[in-house]
Amino acid sequence: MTRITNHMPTAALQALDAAHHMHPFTAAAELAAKGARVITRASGVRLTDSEGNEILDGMAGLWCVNIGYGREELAEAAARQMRELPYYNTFFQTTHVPAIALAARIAELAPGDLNHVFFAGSGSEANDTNIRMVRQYWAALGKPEKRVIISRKNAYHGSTMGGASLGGMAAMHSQGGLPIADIVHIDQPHWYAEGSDMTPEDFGRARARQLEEKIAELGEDRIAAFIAEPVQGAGGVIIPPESYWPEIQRICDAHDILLIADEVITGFGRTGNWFGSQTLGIRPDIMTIAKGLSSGYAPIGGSIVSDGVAEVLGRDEFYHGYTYSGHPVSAAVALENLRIMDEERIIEHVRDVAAPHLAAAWASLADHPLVGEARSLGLMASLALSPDKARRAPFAAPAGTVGHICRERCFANNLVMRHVGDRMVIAPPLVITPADIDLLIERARKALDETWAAARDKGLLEAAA
Ligand code: PXG
Repeated sequence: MTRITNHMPTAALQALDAAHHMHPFTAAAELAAKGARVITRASGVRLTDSEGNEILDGMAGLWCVNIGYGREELAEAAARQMRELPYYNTFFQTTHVPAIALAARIAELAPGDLNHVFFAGSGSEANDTNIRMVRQYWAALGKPEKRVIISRKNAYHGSTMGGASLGGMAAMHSQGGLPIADIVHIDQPHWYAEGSDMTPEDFGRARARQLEEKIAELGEDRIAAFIAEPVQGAGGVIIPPESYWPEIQRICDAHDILLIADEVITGFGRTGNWFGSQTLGIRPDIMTIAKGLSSGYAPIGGSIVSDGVAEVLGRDEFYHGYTYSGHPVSAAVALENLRIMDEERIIEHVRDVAAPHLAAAWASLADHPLVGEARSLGLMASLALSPDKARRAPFAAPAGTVGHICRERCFANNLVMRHVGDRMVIAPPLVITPADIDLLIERARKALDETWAAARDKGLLEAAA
């Protein structure tokens, strides 16, 4: 057997990768022709690839490495836990200290009466748990017909059958017969793309009222829950108008349905509070968490559940759980991550230092000829690329053509910035300094200039009619 190491030539690693490794959300044939970028190590907010390039990670991995790379304490916590108790389950009336301590700590951090945690291995699994949990909750109350979950188009809630069904990604639904039964979608509060000539505030209220209309259409006695990300992440960092969430909260309160806030991206400091719900004034019955809980150092997710929901669920056996629910190594790593977040005042750093600095610097990109909108909330931000800023017009070229060029120009300038169609998004590690934010903006601006020139040369600066 070949020993495969960091020291092999990039091309050899790429050939083995193409031969054997199936990538998520990737056209394998296209990638094989090009070769995957090989990341070999990372420290702080910087990645190193197999060619020795040092790349500023504007995406915190995949929206998850909140405390930054290379923290020895997390490696130590994992090693310590592996030596002491690498695995035990939490089924069959058994528990262990890492799961107890982490659940108790999360209950302390979570707002209101969100005091109970059901652990999963990922955000997708946690959302699958949520589907089963809300349906079982209503069944236990003698209302088994309350099983429909309302979500939103262009939402992202994961990639399992349940997660992808809750999500509102048309491309994902086009494969494999999704969504599963009794999940329906209303429109998103995406003013820039869909608000036409309404004010953002009127539009936000109108989009929220679609929830009330959907409840009326299907009947309150059939609706179990509404699920939403406080700020859509994978959909393109879509920050809702300020009128949106108060109206959604009013509707959930007025009708007897549960509110699930999917905090997989917005949780653990991303918006300048522990949870996005606190930033946006949302009072959920259940929160989905993952990613920043362990800063991505170990896989773990979960559902934080209110006293009321947990009490009802606890009346009977809930036939649900995962081998790795509350995995001791992941739990120990997550606890250490939360300790560092707390002791190093990382939330305060986001709120008082990094987010205000990013907000000002990011907004300055709006003067670029290709940028129709530049918005941020905490340390998540997006740019809408447009060939005609005044009209907020999309490109005539297929969606994502120019966005893809921009992403490639970012990489060429040693910056990871993701594109979602023709929106560019960032969510850097929360520990990023003002100096590195300035470097990020400098590289982004250069990439935008190069994208504009490339789009002009290829005749891509036409607006759709
Ligand atoms: N909910 C939300 C809000 C997410 O952003 C999940 C659930 C699923 O989590 P897991 O751990 O099962 O992946 C996510 C994940 C992207 C991208 O391209 C975003 C996610 C995952 C993969 C890619 O922006 N978010």
